[in-house]
Amino acid sequence: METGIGSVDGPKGAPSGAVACPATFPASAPTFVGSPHATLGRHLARRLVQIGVSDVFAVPGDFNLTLLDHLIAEPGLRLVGCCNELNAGYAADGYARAKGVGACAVTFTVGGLSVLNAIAGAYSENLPLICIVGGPNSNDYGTNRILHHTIGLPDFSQELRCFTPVTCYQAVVNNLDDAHEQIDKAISTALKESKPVYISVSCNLPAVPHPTFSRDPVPYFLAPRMSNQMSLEAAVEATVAFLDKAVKPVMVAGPKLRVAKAGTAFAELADASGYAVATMPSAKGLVAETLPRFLGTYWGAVSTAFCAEIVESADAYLFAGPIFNDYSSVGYSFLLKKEKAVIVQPDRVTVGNGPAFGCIMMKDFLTELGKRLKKNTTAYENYKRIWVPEGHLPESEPGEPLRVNVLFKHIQKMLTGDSAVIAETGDSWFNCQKLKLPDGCGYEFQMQYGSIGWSVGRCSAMRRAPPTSASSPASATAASR
Ligand SMILES: Cc1ncc(C[n+]2csc(CCOP(=O)(O)OP(=O)(O)O)c2C)c(N)n1
Repeated sequence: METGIGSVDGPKGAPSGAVACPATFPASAPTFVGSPHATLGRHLARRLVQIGVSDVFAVPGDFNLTLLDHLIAEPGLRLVGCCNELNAGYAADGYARAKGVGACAVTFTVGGLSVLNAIAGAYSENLPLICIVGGPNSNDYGTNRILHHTIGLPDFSQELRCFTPVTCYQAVVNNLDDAHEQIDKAISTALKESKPVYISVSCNLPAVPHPTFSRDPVPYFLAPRMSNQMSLEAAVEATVAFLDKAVKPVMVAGPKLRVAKAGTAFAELADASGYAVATMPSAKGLVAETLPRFLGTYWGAVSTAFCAEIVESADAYLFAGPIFNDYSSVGYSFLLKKEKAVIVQPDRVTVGNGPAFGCIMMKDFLTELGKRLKKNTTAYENYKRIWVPEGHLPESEPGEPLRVNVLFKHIQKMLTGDSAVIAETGDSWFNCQKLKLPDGCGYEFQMQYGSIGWSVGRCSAMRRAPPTSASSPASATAASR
C-alpha cells in the first residue's frame, strides 16, 4: 500500500492526511481461528506491511528475539540488522522521510535508551516512526524483580518515562486482551500525527495465539484532515487583500512544507503569482532550486548572495511552514517585520499582526491563493538588477593542502538529477547549503535537532529508501540511485 505520508507531497489526488485502504482488500480475509498464526507478532508484522513499511531496522536482544522471528517470517518485511540502536533509529528516520513511515525494533532499556536520541530527532522533524521495543515478561510486571539490561532497580517504567516526551503515543503491551487495540492505536496515531510512537511488547507474548488476532487486520482508513471551508475562504480573502497591495512581495519556503505535504502547491503558487522564491536553510531540498524565479537561501546575514536584500526589502512576504529557531534566524537577527508577513503553518494562517485563521490545510490554502493573487514579478526583476555572477575559485597550487571550497567545487560538479545529498551536522551542514541542486537531486539533513552521526544511519537506508526530490517526488521509488 502506497501511503506517501511523508513525501514532499503525499499520494496524488488524496486529501491532506488521507491514508487509504487498498481497494483490493478481500472482504473475506484469511482467518486463523484456533490457529498458531493468530499471534500478536504476526499482527504487528502485517500492520507494518499494510502501512508501507517493508524494512525494519533492528538490533536483536533477549527481550525482542521472539518478536523479531515474527517480523522475519512476514513475507513483505525485511529485517535489516544494524550495528547499534542509534544507527537503526537514524536509518528508520531516513526511511520515514523517503517512504512516509519507518520502523525500528530494539531490546528493553539497554536498546531503548540507545535509540532514544534518534527518536527525539524524528520527533523534531515530524516523522512517523514506529519504535518497537521488546519488553519484560508479562509475568514479571507487579513483581519486585530486577531485570538485566536495566539500571538494576525493580522499576520497568524507566524506558517508558524516557520515551514519553519524544513520542506522541506509548503502548505498553503486557497482556493479550488489549494488545490488538494498543498496537493499532499506536500505529494509527503515528500516521495521523506524523510523529514517532513507542510500542513495548512483552517478550513472552509475540508467539501466543489469541482470538483477537484470528483475522488478517483490516487495513486502516484514516479520515483525511480537511480545511474548514469558511475559515479557508476568509483566510484567502484576507491574504489576497494583504498581498495584492504589496509592491514587491516574495515567498519563502519553510521546513514544515514536508509535514504539510505542500511542496507542489507551493511551487504552483510561485508559478501563478510570479513572486520571487527563497527557501529557509531548513527547507533546502523541499523546493526545486530550478524554479524560474528562485533567489536562493534566505538565512539572514548568511543568505546566499543578494537573497537577503530582496527578502528583507520586500513590503510583504509569505512564509510557508517556517520554524524560526536560533539557528535558522541567525541568533534572532533577522531583519523581518511581523506586520509584513503572512505565516502559513500546516493548519493555520496568520496575516500580519492579525487576523489569524485556524483549521486550514496549507495545501488547500496555497492552491486557492494561486487562483486569486494578482501576478507580480517585481521582486525578481529587482533581484536581476542587483545580481552579479559568482567569481571563479582560484585553482589549487600543486602540493597545496585541499581547501574546503575546492572540495565542494568538485562535489558540486558530481551532482546530477540522480544523486542525493545527505548533509551531516557540522561543517558539512554549512557547506552543503551552498550547493546548487540540479533538477531531481534530493537533499536531506537534520537542521532542527542537529545530531552528529545522523547521516551515517540515514545513509544505511539509502538503497531501500532513496530521498525524494522537490522537483520529482515520485523518484522516491526509483531504483537508479
Ligand atoms: C550527538 C551530538 N553531539 C554533539 C554535537 C555537537 N557537535 C556539533 S558539530 C560537532 C563536531 C563534528 O565533527 P565532524 O563530524 O568532524 O564535523 P566537522 O569537523 O566537519 O564539522 C559536534 C561535536 C552534536 N551536534 N550532536
